[in-house]
Amino acid sequence: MEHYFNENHLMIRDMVRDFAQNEIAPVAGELDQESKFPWENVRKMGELGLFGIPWAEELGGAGMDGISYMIAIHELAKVDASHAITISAHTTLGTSPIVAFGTAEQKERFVPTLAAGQVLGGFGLTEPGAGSDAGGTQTMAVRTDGGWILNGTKIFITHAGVGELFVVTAVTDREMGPKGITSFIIAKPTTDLEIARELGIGHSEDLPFSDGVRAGKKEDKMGWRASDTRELVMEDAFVPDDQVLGEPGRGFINFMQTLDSGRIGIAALSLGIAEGAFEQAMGYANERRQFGQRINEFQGIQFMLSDMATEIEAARHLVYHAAWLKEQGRPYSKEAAMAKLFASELAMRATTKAVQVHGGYGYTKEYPVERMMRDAKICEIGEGTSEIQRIVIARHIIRELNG
Ligand code: COS
Repeated sequence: MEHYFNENHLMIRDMVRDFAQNEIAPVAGELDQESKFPWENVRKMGELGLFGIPWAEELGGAGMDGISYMIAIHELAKVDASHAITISAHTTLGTSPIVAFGTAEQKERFVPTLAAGQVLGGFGLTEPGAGSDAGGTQTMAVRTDGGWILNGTKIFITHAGVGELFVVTAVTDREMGPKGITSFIIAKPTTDLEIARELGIGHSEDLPFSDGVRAGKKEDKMGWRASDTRELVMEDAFVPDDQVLGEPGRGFINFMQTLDSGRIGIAALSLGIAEGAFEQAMGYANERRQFGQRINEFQGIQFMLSDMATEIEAARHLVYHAAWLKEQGRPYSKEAAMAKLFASELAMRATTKAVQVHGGYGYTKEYPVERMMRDAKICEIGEGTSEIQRIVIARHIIRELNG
């Protein structure tokens, strides 16, 4: 594994690992049970620079590379997937489209606040009728004097309550199909305004909020319960011309590219869950005694641990290989889909085995493996289901065959 990492990578790995052990592990279970957003740890993660790892220092980022960013997600997810998705959704979905497709003025205006974790960002793509069929977007943007009027509802939006800046997609030309979709940057006040003001994060007095944008219903989820997921509603929301992101009509292609990179992030997050569950299972199997011996002396348990270790090793290579390709500026869409598909399905298999190793205790909230198993499931769904990953991979391999 070490050939993917340099000194800086190992430094960020150790720093995030310590933070996760000391600050997240003691509160993860309670946050999950109460479905509570980790505002205190968000502030601390902001202080550590975790909200802008891959962005240039001129934009307020930490000036590190994409591999460092994947390492941070991986390490956070070993302890708690909700903290990991908070960093991932904010960075890849909320900030990277502005970094990649924004004008110099938009980058200067929005990225430093996001990179500092001063405000949280997100991405509004999914709608009630546009899930896997992302081109089926119904949210409409109609031209008006000096900008656009947006109407529509986005669903399952990470940070729709606690975030303030969102990149959303809307149809600007119905006739053009996916080529008639455009991206916009919108801003709304955070729902937890008092907490945000008190902590000095999650809110900016300077942001010009778009009237008519609000958070909707909060989801009561199976997992990722300490991550904020709600509807994002736009009712006659005015977005000025200088908040159109990228070329009009390029919204679909731009979010496909954003998702390519997001998929490596979900793969790293899934790998973290699998590895976290594996570590728990190893620890438990080394302590627990039945029939007069430690249970890791039984072959039935050893086989489960061996399968987990082997698949985790394979997933590590897929994840960091995809991240390395991206870092080298090489094509990585197929490898990102493969990493996401394999690692997310592994997260489900590994957490299920970890619960099994723990026996009855694994089914209780006394041990974190039941939370990890619930947290793993969404990895096979979010940022493209396993079925969508297989479609993306199939399109690539068939295209490669036919030239
Ligand atoms: N990078 C760049 N361009 C891409 C692309 C990518 N990864 N994927 C597609 N495009 C381009 C295509 O090349 C095509 O442009 P041309 O007509 O100029 O060739 C255009 O986008 C339309 O693509 P396509 O015809 O493949 O679109 P489909 O409607 O068939 O959709 C899938 C393709 C299913 C792969 C896509 O809708 C998808 O990924 N869906 C899942 C969405 C998702 O992950 N949602 C979860 C969001 S959670 S934040």
